[in-house]
Amino acid sequence: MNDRTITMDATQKLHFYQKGTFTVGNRLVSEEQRAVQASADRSNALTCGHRACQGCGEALGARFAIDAAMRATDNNLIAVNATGCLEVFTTPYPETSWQTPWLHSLFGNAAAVATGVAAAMRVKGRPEVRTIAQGGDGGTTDIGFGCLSGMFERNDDVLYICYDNEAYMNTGVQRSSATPPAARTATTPAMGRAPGNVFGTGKSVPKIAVAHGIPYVATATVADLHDLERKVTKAMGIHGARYLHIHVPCPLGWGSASHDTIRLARLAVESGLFPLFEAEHGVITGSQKIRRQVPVEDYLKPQRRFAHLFASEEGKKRIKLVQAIADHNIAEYRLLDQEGDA
Ligand SMILES: Cc1ncc(C[n+]2csc(CCOP(=O)(O)OP(=O)(O)O)c2C)c(N)n1
Ligand code: SF4
Repeated sequence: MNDRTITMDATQKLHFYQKGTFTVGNRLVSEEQRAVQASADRSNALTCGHRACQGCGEALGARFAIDAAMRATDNNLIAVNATGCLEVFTTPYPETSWQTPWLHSLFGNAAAVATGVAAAMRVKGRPEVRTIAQGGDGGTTDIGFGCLSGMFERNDDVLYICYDNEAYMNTGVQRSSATPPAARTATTPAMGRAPGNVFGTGKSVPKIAVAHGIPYVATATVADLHDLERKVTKAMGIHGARYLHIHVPCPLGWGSASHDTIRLARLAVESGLFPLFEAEHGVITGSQKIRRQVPVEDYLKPQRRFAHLFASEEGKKRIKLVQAIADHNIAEYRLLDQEGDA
């Protein structure tokens, strides 16, 4: 740490966008504030050469999450992966992009397999080896949900990471229980009187995880990778069941430009549609405030899965319903600075 850095840290808090790129090294912040990605000896858990689409939010989120977990465990990490895009694009047989021991489970049992791995490490007298399970929103909120709830309920020593791209992308963009209302998918076409996904359906697995009372639950986004790394590091410092739900735009499934991945992830947060919060032992301990709420149209418009909303008067009424969901989140998680908030 040099004198200039100390002075800056002592006098002002730097905004995320002032810190320079992660790879350059966040030179404006002190060493302890620098991202894992800024380090020359970062693990690069997910190496280049994998086959994700250009601009894939899931690939970005996974690289940062697993790098942070590897650093937090001194590389004593085993990852279990449900079937889905992340599994398919990283491990076309006989190749792999992973720089850590990695197992492909079935589509629906990653949480159970990871529980078994953690138990095996304990029996072998290797408690320093930690376990992560990861999967898409389909593998997590739908088919893997029973195994996940069991892992939570038994408080198994696993961090489960859900990469939420809001549909079953790997098999051609089918609806999951994390698909947002009005979104067009292959199974919720933009046709008929109420085009796209049905309002009032779906579930919030982060909330359900909180209801299990497990030691740690958090939501994160690829729009704030520093925060994502912090949450993974915190989770790996805790034993027992932990859950991290990361919002990861998918250019192919959302019909968005590959260069818009980070912008869309940020707009999801700033509109209130994807609240960032942390919870410990069943209690919400904090949420990330929004400086200025943006209208949901700003988030919806660049995505072709919502194009039908902008094509008719009826669609405009449905945008108001989406706005109401965002406003509800803002109030529920106290996302805007209000009098009396810290
Ligand atoms: C039991 C079972 N049913 C269906 C499939 C086919 N399948 C493979 S990947 C996938 C979709 C994965 O979606 P998601 O979990 O959301 O991950 P994403 O690909 O979006 O990252 C499906 C349906 C399977 N492999 N196993
Ligand atoms: S379909 Fe979506 S999640 Fe899958 S690799 Fe492409 S961008 Fe990533």
